[in-house]
Amino acid sequence: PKIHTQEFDTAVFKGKAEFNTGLFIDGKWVDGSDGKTIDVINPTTGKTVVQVSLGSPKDVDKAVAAARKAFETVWGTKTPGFERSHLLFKLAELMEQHSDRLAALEALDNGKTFGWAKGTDVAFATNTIRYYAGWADKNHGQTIETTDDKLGYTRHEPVGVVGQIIPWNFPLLMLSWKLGPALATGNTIVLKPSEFTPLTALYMTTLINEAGFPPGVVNIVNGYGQDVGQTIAEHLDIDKIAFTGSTLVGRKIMEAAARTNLKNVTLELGGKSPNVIFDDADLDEAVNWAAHGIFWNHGQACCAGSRIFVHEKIYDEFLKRFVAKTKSIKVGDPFEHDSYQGPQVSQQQYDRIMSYIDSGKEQGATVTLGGKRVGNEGYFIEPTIFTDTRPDMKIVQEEIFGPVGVVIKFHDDEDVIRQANETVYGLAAAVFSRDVTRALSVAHRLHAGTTWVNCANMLHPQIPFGGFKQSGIGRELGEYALANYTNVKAVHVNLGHKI
Ligand code: TXE
Repeated sequence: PKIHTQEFDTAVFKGKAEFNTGLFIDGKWVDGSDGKTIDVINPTTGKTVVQVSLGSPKDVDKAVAAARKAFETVWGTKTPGFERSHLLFKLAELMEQHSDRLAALEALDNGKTFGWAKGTDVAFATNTIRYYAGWADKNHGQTIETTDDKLGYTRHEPVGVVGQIIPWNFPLLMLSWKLGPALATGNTIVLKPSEFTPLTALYMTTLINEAGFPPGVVNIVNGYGQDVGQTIAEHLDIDKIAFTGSTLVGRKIMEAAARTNLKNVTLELGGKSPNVIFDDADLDEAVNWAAHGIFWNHGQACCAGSRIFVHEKIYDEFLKRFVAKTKSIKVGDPFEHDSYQGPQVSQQQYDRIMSYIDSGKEQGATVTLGGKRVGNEGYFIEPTIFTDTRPDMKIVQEEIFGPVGVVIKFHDDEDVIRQANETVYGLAAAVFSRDVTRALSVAHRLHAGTTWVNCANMLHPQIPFGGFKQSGIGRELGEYALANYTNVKAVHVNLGHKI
């Protein structure tokens, strides 16, 4: 495999990033066993940036064998928690040192702006690794008092070899949410990045080696979902799978796990999050958060506040200010200083979002703002606001995963709670009100794994994240995520009981 040198000479970053384009198996970079490659496209231009090795099911087998060997010989319970902690801290330190290059690569293949990539994705990813470094020597079992002739205790043992499949919307951040808790608890990993955004994962392989993780502890196999992803989901020697992506694929992962070895499954899937703005909210703050809620990361966030419910008393004023705020969003090159929104990640996503916009128009909603392509190169879409919608419209029901929000008028608290909960998803929700009792009682009644009060899209490594209903199974982040990666073993020790 080749080492690729990517030169950047942009408004926000000048420099170069070197990374290996191979698959990362057993601490080394190798070509895919079929010798094929994937074109990585820059969504700002639609042109190929680099070709990286394409993995196959055979490569998954090799990666799993390496991960198994590492689990049994050097990692797992063989490496004490404080040593795993030390390695994770070292990795976080390296990520900090390489933050400009990681951010630039993230902007290059994902299209998010360099500023957001550096300030949010890379910073949050680094903090996540550091947070779990802190847990590595603190996650232990309990002693349980029962009777005088028995000692009972539990051990939190690593699950073993873990398969992790991540999406393209937050490539580095999702990698950190997966690696952090799995490594802290002593598991070894076979991870597949999205075929659209493998560059930061590849860059991280060098940092993983430099930090000193033993070979085979982390393995990264690029490839497509239907073969590499499916092989991971079906693999008989993978003990657990963690997936972030679409609900459709989440179902396939669960089916594959059920059909094969009943591997433990955690899923973080889609959403259609409601954002409820009451008449007593601080209006300017609500407008700003609502815009951040739907337009952050170009609407490509599973927790995007895509349904904005506004009380009828303030609806007109809210809409006026929300339109003005949205008009001020600068769509442009991710490497310009003032860009807030770059291109959508791929031609597929661009087409998908445009077809949702068309369906909104066809079903009779009003395009209050946007709705069109920006420029004639790359995958840029205007921040778009729909009004006059009906609950049965596709743009109200389905995850668009683009910069498209619907603003819906409501009458009273009961009415909005009912509408907000009328979705198959349950990932997140936001409530805006100055009345703390009202805000919290509504927050508690919304069916969502996360509810924000007077803010939106706020995430923190210490606070768990995950979905109710069809938005997923299990929790990532925080102490809760450790349970995904450990088996609890109960030990009964006989202190004299005779039979
Ligand atoms: O996702 P996929 P896509 C939603 C969002 C978006 C839609 C489609 O609504 O518009 O999904 O995006 C791997 N077995 N989200 O098609 O396919 C794939 O290679 C195993 C929400 O890009 O779910 C990639 O690594 N793996 C979401 C990962 O799954 C398979 C983030 C996600 O891609 C596979 C992304 C298979 N059969 C999209 N098929 C979120 N929750 O944040 C694909 N993959």
